[in-house]
Amino acid sequence: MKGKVVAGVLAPHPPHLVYAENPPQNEPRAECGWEVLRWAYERCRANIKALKPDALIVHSPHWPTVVGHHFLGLPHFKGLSVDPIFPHLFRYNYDVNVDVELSKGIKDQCDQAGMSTTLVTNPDFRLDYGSIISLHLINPDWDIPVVFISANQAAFYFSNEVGNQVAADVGHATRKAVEASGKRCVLLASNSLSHRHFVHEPDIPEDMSFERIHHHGQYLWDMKILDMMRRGQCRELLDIMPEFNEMATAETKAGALTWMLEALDVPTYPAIVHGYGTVIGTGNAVVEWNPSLSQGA
Ligand code: 2X7
Ligand code: FE2
Repeated sequence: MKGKVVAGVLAPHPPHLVYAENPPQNEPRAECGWEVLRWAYERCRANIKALKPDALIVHSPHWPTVVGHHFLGLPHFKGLSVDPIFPHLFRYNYDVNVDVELSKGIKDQCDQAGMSTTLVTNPDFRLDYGSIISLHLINPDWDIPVVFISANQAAFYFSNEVGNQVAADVGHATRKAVEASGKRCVLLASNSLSHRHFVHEPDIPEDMSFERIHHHGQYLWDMKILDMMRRGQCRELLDIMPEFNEMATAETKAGALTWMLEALDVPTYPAIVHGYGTVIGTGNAVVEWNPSLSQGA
């Protein structure tokens, strides 16, 4: 049977969200914080779990690779992930099962499209915190195999336009590989929207009286992007992605959102915006593309 991308989620990864949930895997303890985003994740998680996907595929800016894209080539990775900027918030013991067959399938499709790829076979390789956080927030039970895709740095070395095209190419390769696999997969685009953040943090990191958007222009851009998602205007969104990346210092620059929208075949149905909130000044939204739920899909 032909496989299918059954849903896609814009799944931001501020470590603060895992910190505030106090899961047993994370060492630091929090009192509360960023509830609107965490409740958004709760609602989205229920929809994704109901789909009973065979695999979750995540693309994260915190696995940057300069030469092409890298994929995990071992079935199991275990280790401690520490956020380099927020080590007091995120020290997470992970234990991850990889769908190696699917990982290799996407790699092969990228190879066939003429892209450069590498398979990671070092058992001590440390998985990136962005992927781990998005995966944890969508599936804290970790009972669904995963595939990690690295973020090629074309947007940083060449231009936002080139970066967008490279991410689109990986999106097409991902869709083909999923279809050939016969599996039902959910994609996670692990990134914030606007990404300028404050450089000072309150004594209590979860003191919400300090939390707000870094600046109004950033907020206006985020609202424009969310409005387009809600209207099903993903082609138009992809067209302005390079400008958004530039104007809002957006984390989408590394390609995760472009990759996912292209792998979803550029949806024209309305996305479900579960919630928007700021984390240390950055703009974050949990957004779901789920044709089985969206009117007009
Ligand atoms: O990596 C991140 C991020 N994307 C957003 C906010 C805060 C911290 O880390
Ligand atoms: Fe990030």
